[in-house]
Amino acid sequence: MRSGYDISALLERFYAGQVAAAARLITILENGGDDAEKVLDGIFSRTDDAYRVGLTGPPGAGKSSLLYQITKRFRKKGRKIGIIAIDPTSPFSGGALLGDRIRMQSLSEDPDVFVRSLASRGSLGGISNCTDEVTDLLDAFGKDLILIETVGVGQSELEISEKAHTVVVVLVPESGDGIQAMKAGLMEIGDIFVMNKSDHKDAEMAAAEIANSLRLKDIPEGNWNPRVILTSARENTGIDELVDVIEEHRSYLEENGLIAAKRREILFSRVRNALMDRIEKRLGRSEMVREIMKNRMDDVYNGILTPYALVHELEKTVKIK
Ligand SMILES: Nc1nc2c(ncn2[C@@H]2O[C@H](COP(=O)(O)OP(=O)(O)OP(=O)(O)O)[C@@H](O)[C@H]2O)c(=O)[nH]1
Ligand SMILES: [Mg+2]
Repeated sequence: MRSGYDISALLERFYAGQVAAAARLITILENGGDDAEKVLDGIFSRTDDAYRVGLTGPPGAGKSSLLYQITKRFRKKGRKIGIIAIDPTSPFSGGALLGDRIRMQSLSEDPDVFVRSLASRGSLGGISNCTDEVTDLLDAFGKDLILIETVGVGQSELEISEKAHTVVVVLVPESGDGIQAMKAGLMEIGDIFVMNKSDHKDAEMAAAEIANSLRLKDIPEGNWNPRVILTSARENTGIDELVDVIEEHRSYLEENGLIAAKRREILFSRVRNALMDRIEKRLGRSEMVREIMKNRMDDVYNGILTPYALVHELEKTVKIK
């Protein structure tokens, strides 16, 4: 009770389906520390039912607009949905933000949709530090389907594929060099490629280009062949097909016993990330490390010691636990 709340009481209310308790628990997860761990340990046994879909792609590609549309479709199929939007406030489409918020809010008036946005780790967007934890929480809250929106920049592209069963990469016809480069990373992780804003000219050509570069990948017989779909979130076209292909990918994973493999992958990255966080925090807090760095850095500056020799010295000194 020291922090003004009782975790077991909160968990009880959470299991009874109280949205306020879920929101409170997410805040505890965001704050991290022992209480967050207590919550995560408590819910662990209830956390592997939800199907996880990641939507990633360049800023302003229409990820949130698509998310809104596919949520409506999946609700019609009776799915209970959790939505995690990471950094919906990207500076690139600031103008759309208000509309975004209003649309998302209208979704969460449905008791079977839970929407939560999380602050991203980097200034450019990407993943939030507690995406995994909040995903698990929504899973334990009884959601069948969890949709995770991330802005596809840098590392986060790869990270989303460790968190989701199906990765949907959202692209748009207009492209510059930066976006081309981004696509290079994104091409590796997409199970489904969406060419959104197909109401713009050039969409079909751009989709054909993506399909061509996928053909070059030489995917082994029997493996999932990434699909390319044209959508317009604005005109509400192609959305049914997108939903169907997400279901198709899920069936493919199920029929090939790959859901269990994915679960292992998700848990592996969970343990590794938690461990890395700890190591980083411990290093950051360690007086000894700071002292050695202070005393020995001169030697590195002066060429007496190489950077790696100093790293070895630090490794010997630091004990993680
Ligand atoms: N013409 C057209 N505009 C669209 C379409 N989909 C989305 N938009 C517009 O594109 C802008 C960005 O849409 P969002 O859904 O916020 O895109 P996002 O990828 O979530 O953006 P960030 O989260 O900020 O990276 C908004 O002004 C949307 O109205 C589409 O299919 N066609
Ligand atoms: Mg968005």
